[in-house]
Order: sequence, then C-alpha cells, then structure tokens
Amino acid sequence: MTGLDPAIVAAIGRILAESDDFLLVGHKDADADSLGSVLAMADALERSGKRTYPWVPPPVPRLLRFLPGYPLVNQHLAPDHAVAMTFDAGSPSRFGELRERIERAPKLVVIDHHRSNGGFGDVALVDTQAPATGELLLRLLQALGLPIAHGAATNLYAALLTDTGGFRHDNTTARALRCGAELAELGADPAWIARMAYKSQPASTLRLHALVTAAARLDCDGRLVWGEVTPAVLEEAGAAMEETEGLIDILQSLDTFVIACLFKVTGPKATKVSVRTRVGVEAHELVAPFGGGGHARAAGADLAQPLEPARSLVLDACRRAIGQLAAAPQ
Ligand SMILES: [Mn+2]
Repeated sequence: MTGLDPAIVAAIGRILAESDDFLLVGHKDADADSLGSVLAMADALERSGKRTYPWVPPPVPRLLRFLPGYPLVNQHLAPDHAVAMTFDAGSPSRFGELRERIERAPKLVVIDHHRSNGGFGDVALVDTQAPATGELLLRLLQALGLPIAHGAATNLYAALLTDTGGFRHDNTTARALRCGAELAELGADPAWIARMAYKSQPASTLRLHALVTAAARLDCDGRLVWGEVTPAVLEEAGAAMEETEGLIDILQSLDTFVIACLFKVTGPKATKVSVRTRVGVEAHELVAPFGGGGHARAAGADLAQPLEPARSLVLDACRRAIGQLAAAPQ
C-alpha cells in the first residue's frame, strides 16, 4: 500500500456516503487511464447501490471499446444534484464541452496524477508520483473498502498499462509493477488487455503510422524529431484522428531522441501537439507557454493557430531546450 492522505480519503468517503448520484468524467481525447478510471469507479459505486453517469467529452474513442462498461459511457444525463468526480485531468480546460456542467456540480472530487495539476475541486486526491490515475484509484477503492470486480480490475490494469507505455516509460516503478500484479490477482488478464491495447490495429492505422513516420523530420543532430498529421495524410491512410495514438512512441524510439513532437491539425486554426522528452527536458514546462500541461516525460498543448506558425513556435522552444541542455555542465 502506498500512503494516501487519510484526511483526503475520509473526505471523499464522506462525500460518497452522503450522495446517491455521481457524474464521473474523464478528459477530452479520452485515453485508457481517464476512461478506465471512470468505468472502474462507476462499477464500484453501482455495486455499492449508487447511481452513476460516466461521461467523457465526445467523441468517445472507439479504440477503447474493449474496456468493460464502455457502452454505458455518455448515455444518461446526470441530475443537477449529482456530485462530480473527475479522473486524470490536471485542469478544468481538459473537460471541453462538459466544463460548465462540472463547475456547477454541488461538489467536485478530483483524482489525478499530472505534474501540471493546478489544484481545483472541493476535494483533490493528486499524487504526481502515481504511475497512472488508475493506480491512485485502486488505492482509494481499497482504502474505502469499495468492491473491485473483474471488470474494474481490467479497466484499472488498462489504465496502468497504457500510461506506462506498456511498462516501458520511467514511471514503470516498483509501485507500478506491484499495482499490476494486484490487478492481475483481482482478475485482470494482462495478455488479453495488451492484445486489445496494442495488437488490434486496423490496416488504416498501420498505413497512417507508416506515412507519418516516413515523413518525420530530424533536427539538432537527431535529438529533435517531429511528425505531422494533416487532413491529407489521414485521407491517404483512410484513418481517423484517434488512430494517431501510439505514433509518438514510434518517433521517440529513435536512438538519438531527446524531444519528439507530433503535430496534429485539428481545425483550420487549431493545432494539437504531443511532446515526449528524455530526462533533462521537462515536457510539461516546455508546453506551458502554449497553455499545455502534462507530465515530466509526456505532455501536450492545443494551440489556436494553423499548423505552420504553431509548429515553428513549438520547434523553436524545443531547439532552445536542447541548446540549454548542451550548454549545461554534465
Ligand atoms: Mn494518466
């Protein structure tokens, strides 16, 4: 057991005891950590006689349809008196069109592990050392004595597996592996979840990854690598934007990698960037000037600009960060 703050656990326990309806929300561009945590919490609360309303800002990624309880997401509007709980979001800007709904809930409970978490909500269980929000939620459910059924264990394992990049990123700590073992004991099937998360790609995804990887550019002697996803490349691959998941992992597998960026055109004046960094460059600090956030090694930002100006702003910041790294005494 990792030590959760007993005062926070008790405060969450009181809110759960006093309410019957819970609006459970993940972040926009939902990943398995946010949606898996939402679904695990929904299952635990429903088994405790509560009513739950699991939501993520649409669209709900189809890639995550293997998560137990997926068909329950975005089905029923929560009543106004429902308590809101959010999972894996470091700021209210991550709730997209659900933001206003969450902010007028009578109580807001926040469960998160982002470095960039600015502190919001009436009660916040935030641990930036947690390998995944799913890990933090497992510890919370255990501390509160709530049921953790097979489906919830599967959701939490999927959260942990994907947030550690398949147990490869530097948040793959003893704490993460212990959590994985406990979830396997609770009924999660590691091989099946790995197949669903990583080995179930449609041909369009392989084509998209090949096209973007082949067109990727290197700079700063290969320490900076970036790729871009435009409407044209999506059309050529016959792929949807959500199929870009995993692409950044290919870019950051480069031997000389220090910073990897993936730029995605999400509108005529909207560009999303995902950033990965090696130790020495703080990804969440790199994207902060652009209104973004995240973790030390993985972060992202949404820029209200077309691709070209957005790309040059971000790449300039990357070059400066790499320059400072070179100048720093080793
Ligand atoms: Mn996460």
